This record gives sequence, C-alpha cells and structure tokens, in this order.
Amino acid sequence: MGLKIMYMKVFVQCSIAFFLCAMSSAQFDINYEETKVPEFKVPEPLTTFSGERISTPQEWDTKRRPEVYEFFERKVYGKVPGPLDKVTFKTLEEGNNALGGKALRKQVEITLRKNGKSIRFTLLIYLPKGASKIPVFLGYNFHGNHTVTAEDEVLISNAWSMNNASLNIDNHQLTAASRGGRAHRWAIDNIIEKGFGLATIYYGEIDPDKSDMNDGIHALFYEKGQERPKRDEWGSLSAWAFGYSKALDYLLTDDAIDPTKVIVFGHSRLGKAALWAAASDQRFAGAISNNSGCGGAALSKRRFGETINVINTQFPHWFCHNFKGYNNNEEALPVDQHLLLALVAPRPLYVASAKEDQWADPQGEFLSAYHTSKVYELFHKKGISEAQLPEIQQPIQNTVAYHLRAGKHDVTEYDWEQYLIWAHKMFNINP
Ligand code: GTR
Repeated sequence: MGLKIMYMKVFVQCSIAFFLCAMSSAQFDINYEETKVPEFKVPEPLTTFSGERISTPQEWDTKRRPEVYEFFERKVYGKVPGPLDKVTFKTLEEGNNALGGKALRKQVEITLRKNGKSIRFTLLIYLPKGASKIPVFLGYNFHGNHTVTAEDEVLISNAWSMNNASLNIDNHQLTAASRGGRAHRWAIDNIIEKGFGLATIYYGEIDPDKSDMNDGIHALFYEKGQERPKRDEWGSLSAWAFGYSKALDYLLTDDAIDPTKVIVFGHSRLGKAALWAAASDQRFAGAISNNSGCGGAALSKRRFGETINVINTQFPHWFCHNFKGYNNNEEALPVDQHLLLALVAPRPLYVASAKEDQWADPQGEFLSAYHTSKVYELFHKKGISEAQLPEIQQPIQNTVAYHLRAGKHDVTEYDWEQYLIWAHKMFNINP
C-alpha cells in the first residue's frame, strides 16, 4: 500500500516535471540543432577589453585576469557584499570506524555571523583511515548529507528543501526516509580506496534554492528594510560559491588534510557554483564541473539548449540582477564561459558532459574547455589541443580535462572513475 502511494507520488511528480518541461520548451524557442547555432566570435582570451595582447603569465595575472574576474563578478554572478564578522567551527560528531572500518567520519558545524545574525551549515567529511596529508574533493549535495551514504550517524539538516517524491521529501522537510538515496552519485568507496577524502554539504543550508531572497546567507548582509541584493550583488550561485570557500576555511585547519589539494566539485547548478568558487578563491587546488551547462562551462553565445533568457526566467535568483541585461542579447557579452574557466588557470580543471544532456550543450562545454586552453598554455600547462569533440567514453586528461559520457544528466561511477584517475596524475598521489 505504502509502496503504491509512493509510486503514485513519483508518477504525479514526474508528470508535473514533464509538463513543466514541455511548457518551458513551448514558452521558449530551444535550439538543439548544430546547423542553427548563430554565428558568433569567441572572445579572445589573451587580448584585453581595450585590445592589448597578453603574452606572459604575469600580464595575465595583473591585467587580463582582474578585468575578466571583475566582469563576471559585477555582471554575471554578483559580488559578495562584504566580509563576515566571524566564522566558527564546532565538531558535532566523529566516528573512527566508518564505511565498514576503512574511513574516519567527521561532522563539523560551521557558523557564519554578520550584523548580529547567523546561519549554520554542517560539513560531512570522510577520510581514508591511517592516511595523512589527504587530498579532498569538496562538493555540495542536493538533498542533504544523509542522502550521500546510508550511515545512521549522518545528521539530517532541518533546512528547507525542494520536495522530491523519489527521495520521499514532502513539505520541504528532510527526513531519514531518504537516507542513502543519492549514494549512487558519490562513489564514496572508490574515492576512499584511491586515497582521497570527500567533504560534502547540503547546499540549501547556505541559501535555499527558491526565488525569494529573504533567507539564507543573503539576509545576513541586509540593511534595515532591504529585501534583495543590489543589482551587482550575489545571486544564489555566488552565495553557494562563497559557502564552498567557508568550508575550505575549515578544511585548511584540519591537520589530516593536505591544504594544497582541495578540489572543488559540483554537478549541474552546483557545477556552476564550483567553477565560480574556484575562480573566486585561488586556494582551491582544482575544479570539476560535472554537466554544469548554461552559466557553467557551456558557451552562452551558441544559444544551444538552455539559454541566458531561459535560465534567468526559470531561476531568477541564481545570477545577479545585471545578468538579465544579456537575456536574448548574448552578442553583447564581451566574455563567454571559456573565460570563466580561464579564471581557474593554471590549476587543474575537469569539464565533463553527458551525451543525452543536450540541455547543457555538451559541444558548448567542450568548446569552452578547448578555448580556455590558450590561457593554460601560457602557463606551460597542457590543455585541449583539438577542436573536435571526442567520442563518448574517450576522455582527454591533461591539466584541462574533458570527457563525454554516454547517458543522461547525472553523476555516475564512470564520472568519478575518470576524476580519480586524473586527480592522481595531477596531484601526484601514491595510494
Ligand atoms: C536545470 C537547469 C540547469 C541545471 C539543472 C540542475 O533545470 O535548467 O541549468 O542547473 O537544473 O541543476 O540540475
């Protein structure tokens, strides 16, 4: 009976999702044909906005990088309005026999304070037992830390959540019913066995993913009567990126972790946030963008799949207000997303796509990684040298890495297997 109700709920939710998708395709003119991609010029990475050529890493760092960063900060993701008053850490739980005995588990509460207000989030960390100076992947999860593994000790957040019938999330409340429900996205056994740690946070604890701007971290910075950020101030993606940095603040204090090897990872909207986090905080050793699509790795000027107008309409809270000026106006952008990727240079960067994830424009994600490679080459790092999209399951793994996986929008064992092989090579890890 319970099962029947659950199936019905899943069916109803899927039908609603399908209906919304159909609505959005009808409402917007979505292009999925390569022949209909408009002609456009990819902004030259090594020429400044005023036309000056960049030919050394120093010139990149002092002239080009700052102007590109500032553009993305003021016109795309939005500025963080100022420093916090205080950040504190408190260990809530520790287990030295986790994951069947091969890992240590730690749950750390991080409190962010500003103007007499505060928010808290919990970082769940798994580290291989008996190791030291451990490289770590840091990634947000969509539905709570307790969905990442089935371990009973993992604390359940009481932050607002999107409902999800397949994970039994009702009334925007997380419960034990979804424990382990997203374990398939995290390859945690493989990560630990290969000598890496995993740190994860429920993204809704930083900023609930809904279009009002009254809650989450934004509200800490408001003056009296203020209800939304200024035009050039942070949307949710920038807030999530900032949360990644605050988690890094903690990871850098943990003696077991190698402070030079924290790699920021994110899937989809959280892949967009991971890229902006790596661009904004150069303490991150590298970045992985899994199926990040529009506003992430994909070139916007291609207008293939999701576009700026579509994303700003469906998720009006993700980017800063200024970005709406580029709705159906991509040609006015003096940058494209390959320059977001270039802000990660010369650190290792992995862009991954999925063949059936046309909404995220795999070809546009690949071309972005290709065009950013010029900046990596300036630093004598190997990028992607051929402009030809590789076949599925044929990864290219240089300092700039790319793969096209078979299948849909998701994070799979295959994706993690590639990230682990690549990270071993990039960060000289001997298990
Ligand atoms: C979609 C959105 C994408 C991507 C995705 C996700 O609905 O259009 O840009 O972020 O959500 O985060 O799963």
